[in-house]
Amino acid sequence: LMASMVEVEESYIMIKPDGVQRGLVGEIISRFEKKGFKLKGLKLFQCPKELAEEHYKDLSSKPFFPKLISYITSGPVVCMAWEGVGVVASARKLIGATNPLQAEPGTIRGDLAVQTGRNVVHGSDSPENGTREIALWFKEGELSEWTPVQAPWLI
Ligand code: FUP
Repeated sequence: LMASMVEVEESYIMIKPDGVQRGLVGEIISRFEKKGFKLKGLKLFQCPKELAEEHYKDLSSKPFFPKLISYITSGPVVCMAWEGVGVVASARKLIGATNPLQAEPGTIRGDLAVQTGRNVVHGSDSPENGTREIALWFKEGELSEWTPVQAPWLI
């Protein structure tokens, strides 16, 4: 199987405040569900400034950093942990390019956004960062390990 060449990974996916305000939560979650990834954690959360700064610490020297932090903390976000084979790269494809005007139609940003500073969703850029970010945004007890069951109601 080709899929066996890629590891089971986890990705931290976050619907940013504009996605929540615009009523895009269901639309965005459904794209990851329909693709076939497994949801391990989900919460609506008002992000404190310190956590936003830690999450985006690699960008702290960028000129847009203060605006990025005030945007991410401007209202509740939806925090999600998704698991699956190759989920990190696949989620980045589903999300599309950072600048929504360059994002392909069919991607979340390509379909739903126009501004880099209001690009509706975050996705981890490596499996290592997926694990790091999930640990950063979720507390112990907020994640569920579960096994999909065969659907007996269809047999
Ligand atoms: P991405 O991995 O696609 O989320 O992009 P980056 O990690 O490079 O950037 C993180 C966030 O910083 C983006 F989602 C939006 C913001 N950003 C800006 O506001 N201006 C920029 O020029 C680049 C990024």
